[in-house]
Amino acid sequence: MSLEQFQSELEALRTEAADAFSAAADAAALETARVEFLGAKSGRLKAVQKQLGKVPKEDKPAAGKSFNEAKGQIEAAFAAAEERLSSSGTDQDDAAPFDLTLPGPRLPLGHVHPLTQTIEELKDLMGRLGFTVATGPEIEDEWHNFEALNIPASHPARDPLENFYLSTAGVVAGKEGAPLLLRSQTSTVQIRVMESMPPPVRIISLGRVYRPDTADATHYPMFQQIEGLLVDRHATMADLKSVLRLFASSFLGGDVHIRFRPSFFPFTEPSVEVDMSWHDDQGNLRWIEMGGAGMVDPNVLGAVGYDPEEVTGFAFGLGVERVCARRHNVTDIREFYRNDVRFLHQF
Ligand code: FA5
Repeated sequence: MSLEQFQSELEALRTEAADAFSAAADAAALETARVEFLGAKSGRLKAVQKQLGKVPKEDKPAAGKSFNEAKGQIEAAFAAAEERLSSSGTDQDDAAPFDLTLPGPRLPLGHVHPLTQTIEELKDLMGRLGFTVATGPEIEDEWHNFEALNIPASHPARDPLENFYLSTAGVVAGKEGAPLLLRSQTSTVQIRVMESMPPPVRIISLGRVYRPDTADATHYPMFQQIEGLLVDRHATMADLKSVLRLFASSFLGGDVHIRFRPSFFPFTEPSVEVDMSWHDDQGNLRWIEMGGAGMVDPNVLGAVGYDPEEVTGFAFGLGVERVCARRHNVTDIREFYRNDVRFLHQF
């Protein structure tokens, strides 16, 4: 068979198939036409394909190209006919009547966000250690976010560029026009709790905090913290360490280590920064900061009317995204806020 003969057969088949598809008045007719032209075993296109073998060797590349083009056009004509029938609803008319007794299609099940799962687990874990959950507002005044936490007006942490101050002012302790801000730490809840009850105190507080930080693998401008506070007669640094170690081994697993580095927070003395261990791709041991902690500064106890001679306390504030990321080996906390269901579905 010559190349020209092969090509003219193809052309004839293409026209005939296109006519048959566009003439099909309903889904059944279209299916019959599909089987006739595109049927995998004995369709007519298949039959023409078999003729390829009879074309002279030197014309085979050109013949193959023509075949692929014609095949593509026939398939496109079929798809167009299918689309026409489904949008015109013709095949709907012939469809079986709707059976109300059939079970409905199964809806895809929703999913609790990994950060919410983490928060629930942390509440559960700390609950077993006797910590109850306290809450506080996300819009705060300077007293709770700074002053009562021993952060005086001159402290760089109060710089407007380091915080999200609101343009609307509030009324705080009867003082009108008091500046308000989105809280930059959950330590605010320590103050609110201690103001509202006498010691002993044993609370955790989980919630969103806001800082104008540039988003990167370990930072986000809105993130979540878990704050812990225990005030009692004989609370010590050793108690703080054992609570955090217990937290790490229960939540992160025995293979994650934590270490304490001396640090400074205006509201704790002494203060530490707490790091957790991880291994990079090369298997090297690395550390990432998970939070700050320390013994509640006597000035803070005094500010809320507690007697620092009578009671001591410890407090900690951990980044929820960071511990969640460590737990699941996620290397970039921004993933938690991209809301890509392919990522979220894995938890
Ligand atoms: C504090 O916020 C203190 N309030 C913690 C504290 C509480 C100290 C009680 C002593 C007693 P810091 O600014 O280091 O500390 O933040 C605590 C943790 O929040 C960090 O270790 C980190 O895990 C997390 N964190 C801080 N900034 C961000 C951010 N931009 N995005 C995500 N996580 C962050």
